Order: sequence, then structure tokens, then C-alpha cells
Amino acid sequence: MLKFLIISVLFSEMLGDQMHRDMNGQVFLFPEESDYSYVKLLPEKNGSVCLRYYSLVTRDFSLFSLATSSINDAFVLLYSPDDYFIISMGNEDLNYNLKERNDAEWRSVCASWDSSSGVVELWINGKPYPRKVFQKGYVISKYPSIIIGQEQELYGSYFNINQSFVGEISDIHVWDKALTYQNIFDVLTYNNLTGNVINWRSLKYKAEGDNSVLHCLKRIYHSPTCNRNTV
Ligand SMILES: *[C@@H]1O[C@H](CO)[C@@H](O)[C@H](O)[C@H]1NC(C)=O
Ligand SMILES: *[C@@H]1O[C@H](CO)[C@@H](O)[C@H](O)[C@H]1NC(C)=O
Ligand SMILES: *[C@H]1O[C@H](CO)[C@@H](O)[C@H](O)[C@H]1NC(C)=O
Repeated sequence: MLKFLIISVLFSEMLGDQMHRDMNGQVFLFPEESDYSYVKLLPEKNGSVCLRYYSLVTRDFSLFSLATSSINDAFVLLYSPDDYFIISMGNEDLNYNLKERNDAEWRSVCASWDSSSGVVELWINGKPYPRKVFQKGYVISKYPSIIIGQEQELYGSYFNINQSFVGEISDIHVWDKALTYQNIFDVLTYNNLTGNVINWRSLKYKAEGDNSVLHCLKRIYHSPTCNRNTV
């Protein structure tokens, strides 16, 4: 019992501190609804984001929230019930109606935006959705606040429990440019293209509330049967 207490105290202290580590094969786990648990990603420098997530929640939730001091929804990825994906930029929303089943599976998401042409690409599990043109010429200002687990109604704060993320999230990379087809291919197939703004392989972050870093669980392919010795 004492051992457990010491470990949990150390652990909670560690969560509030700034970390810098290689997160390869790790996930951020958000075990339950809250308006206080989040992970603030600390960028070295700001257009594209890729990540993977696993969640059973069917209400709205925030996957990625980047706010600047003047604009709270500077770059936001939201998932909404009935399979809508919302990309917000400069406080304007771009809606994607996916109409797929939200099965309990890992999902990969890449959203890429080219400021000069305004072309937006959304890739989900390797599938490109029809491209849209959005917020042409918009510039994401310096010093963004990037938060995972919560949607920022204000720069770095004002979270809504009804948009909190519950589940596992991993492989978050952010680039200050639009991604090419080859870039997306490398991210999704080889997982070997790292972000120059946020890099999962060298992640600086500060965790608050109830969340933890765990090893990614690999799927075990098996035939369900009552006799464990047969395949
Ligand atoms: C969250 O949703 C619940 C149930 O729909 C509602 O009662 C509550 O007011 C919502 N909270 C916020 C902060 O929006
Ligand atoms: C990723 O790996 C593939 C296959 O080894 C290679 O062709 C590609 O150039 C690599 N991409 C990067 C960005 O390293
Ligand atoms: C983000 O991109 C804009 C437009 O390209 C650029 O002006 C700005 O300096 C970038 N911000 C950072 C923090 O690199």
C-alpha cells in the first residue's frame, strides 16, 4: 500500500512538470470526462497536423486545439456525432460529413492546409476526402497554444467537459507547411516523417489533470474460441 502511494505521488508530480521525450510507441490516455485534464504541447515553431486516436465516445470531442492570443479557434480538429469532422481555422468552421461507422478502432487523421491556395486535405485512415478551399491567405499568428484533450474557448483555457477527449491519442506531428502526397504516404505507411513544429519523437509537453503515458497496445489477431489451444 505504501509503495503504491509513493509511486502515485511521484507520478502526479511528474505530470505537472514540463517533459521532453521520445514518445515512439506511447499514447496519451485520457481515462474520463473532465474540464481539467489536458496535455499542452510546446512547439519549437506553426499548417498541417497528423495524429492517431482511439475512442468510444460518440459526442463531440476535441482532437487538437491550437489557439492564438487573438483567435481561440486558430486551428482546431473536432469530431462530432453522426460522423462529422470539423476543421476550424480563424474561428470559421469547415464541416466534413463522413457517414462511416465509428467502430472501436484506431483512426489516423491528417489535415493539411495550404495558406496561399486555401486548399484543405483531410485524410482519415488513409482515405482522402474531397478537397475544399478554405481561409485562403489566412495566417496563423505566432506563439500558438496547442492543447490535446480539451478544446480551448480562450487562449490556453476555458475548457468544456462536453468536448473533452476520452480515449488514447498518439503520433501527433505538426508542420508549418502543407503536406505533399509523398509526405502523407510516409506518415501513414512508414510513420517516419516527423513534424517540425510538434514532433512526437521529441515531444515537449506539460500534462495537467488525469492523464497518463502508456505503451501502445498492439492488436492480437486470433480466432475467438472456447478452446484456447486451437487456432
Ligand atoms: C454538458 O452536457 C450536459 C448534458 O447535455 C449539460 O447538462 C451541461 O450543461 C453541458 N455542460 C457544458 C459546460 O456545456
Ligand atoms: C520513410 O521510409 C520509406 C521506406 O523506407 C522511404 O522510402 C522514405 O524516403 C522515408 N521517408 C522519410 C521522410 O524518411
Ligand atoms: C507560422 O506561419 C506564419 C505564416 O507562414 C509565419 O508568419 C509565422 O512566423 C509562423 N509562426 C511560427 C511560430 O513559426
